[in-house]
Order: sequence, then C-alpha cells, then structure tokens
Amino acid sequence: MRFTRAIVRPPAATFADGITSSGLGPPDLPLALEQHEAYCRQLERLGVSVLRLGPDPDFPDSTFVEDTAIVTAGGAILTRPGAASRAGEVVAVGAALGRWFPEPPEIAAPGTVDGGDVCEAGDHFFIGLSERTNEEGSAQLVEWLARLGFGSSVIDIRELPGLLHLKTGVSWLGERRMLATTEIAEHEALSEWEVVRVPEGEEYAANCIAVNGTLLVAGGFPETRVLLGGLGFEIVPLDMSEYRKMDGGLSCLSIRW
Ligand code: CIR
Repeated sequence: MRFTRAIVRPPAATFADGITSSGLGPPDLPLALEQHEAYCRQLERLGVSVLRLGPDPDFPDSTFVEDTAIVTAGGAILTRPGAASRAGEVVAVGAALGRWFPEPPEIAAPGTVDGGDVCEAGDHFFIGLSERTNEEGSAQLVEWLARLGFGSSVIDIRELPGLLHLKTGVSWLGERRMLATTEIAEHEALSEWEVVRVPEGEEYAANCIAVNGTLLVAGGFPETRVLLGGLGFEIVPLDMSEYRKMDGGLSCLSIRW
C-alpha cells in the first residue's frame, strides 16, 4: 500500500513535561523541532502529503500522534490512550481525521489502546497488551478491525522489559517480513513470519517505518542499517535523539495512510 497522507504535530513548549522513563535527560526543544521538520520533509519527499497540526502545550506528549488513532485502508479507529494525561489528545486528531473519516468508531471505557501497540502488517494486525493497552481495549480493537476485514493477533508484552509499546520492539518491513528485537522475534504470533532480528544493543532501531519503498530508521544504529541495507532496502536514517529522551520512537510521530 502506498501512503499518500500523514498527520503530525510538532512538540509544544511543554514537551519536556511529558512522560518518560528513559533517564536520558530533558529534550532540547529547538533540536526536537528541527528533527520533526526533517521527518516531515522526508515523508513529503516520498510523496506523502503531511498535515501539520498546531502544537498543543496542554498535552506535552501530543507530538506522539500515532497513539491516538489507527488508520487502515478500510477506515479509522480512534483510540483511548492508556495514560490519563494523554486522553484528551484524541479530540484534535479525531477532528483532523474527520475530513477523510467522518465519525470513526472509538475505543470505549474501560478499554484503553495506544496506537503504538498496534502494528499493521498488510491485512494483519499485531496488537500489544501493555501498560497502556488493556485486554478490554485490545478485544474491542480486534472486533473493529475484523469489521474492516482485517485479522489480528495479540502479543502480551507486559512481562518484557524495556518495551513501552509493541512497536517499540517490532515493525513491519513489507510482505511477510518483520523487524524485531530478539524477545518479540520468538513470540509464537510471529512464527509464520520471516523475522529480521535487530542486532543486540541497537534495540531502539526496531521501531522503523516503511514508506513507499523506503525504510525510515532511527539514525545512529550502524549494524541495523547494514543488515537492512543487505536485504535490499533503501534506507533513510533520521535523527530521533530528542524523541528517544521522551520514550518515543520514529513511528509515533505520524499517523499514515
Ligand atoms: C508516552 O509515554 O506516552 C510518551 N512519552 C511516548 C509515547 C511514544 N509513543 C509511541 O512510541 N507510539
């Protein structure tokens, strides 16, 4: 599937007040904005029309738009983020998506889902059960996705250390191929998929996005780059240092369809 559109939201002045467990120190806002703009320009270079929402200082984590909605070829589903401070982020994204997806279904209480736990792989979705996505939310999502014609499987990451979301550790590379950290690679839900394992020590690079024939990967992970390059992918590294400080990965900066 070719992506033609994306929604993004640059970080606001309150970015450093967002949730983080990285221990990497506070993000540098001017640098984060530069990295964000480079990310947007790269999407545009690949033929994606990018809608930039205005920054919202009331929601420090609102730059991580991916967590608020799941957009598929068949329609959109609004999430109900698992962190209380992020619940209100869905309103603005839902309003923006309304232009293309009027009245999308929404995950309902007590269900919670973060889009970062939802990994699309063609006509199949992997859904992570995490600190953010609960069983009720994932069950609702399985149901909505089925109505849109998609199959799904659930991967429980609650016992796996270091993973905020499922997509912190796994990405779809296209066709039947996934990129994953060792722990996720061994999960039975992936047993019938070809899994490329992220080299040890480069786990952050497991979160990447395939956009119209090019892989956007986090910069600074040379072994992963060589590995993926060897598989024939065109690769564009993007500096994500300031988002990593806030526990964010590359995919979470955009909703793509
Ligand atoms: C959070 O904890 O919610 C944000 N600081 C980071 C969210 C990252 N989202 C993602 O990877 N999909």
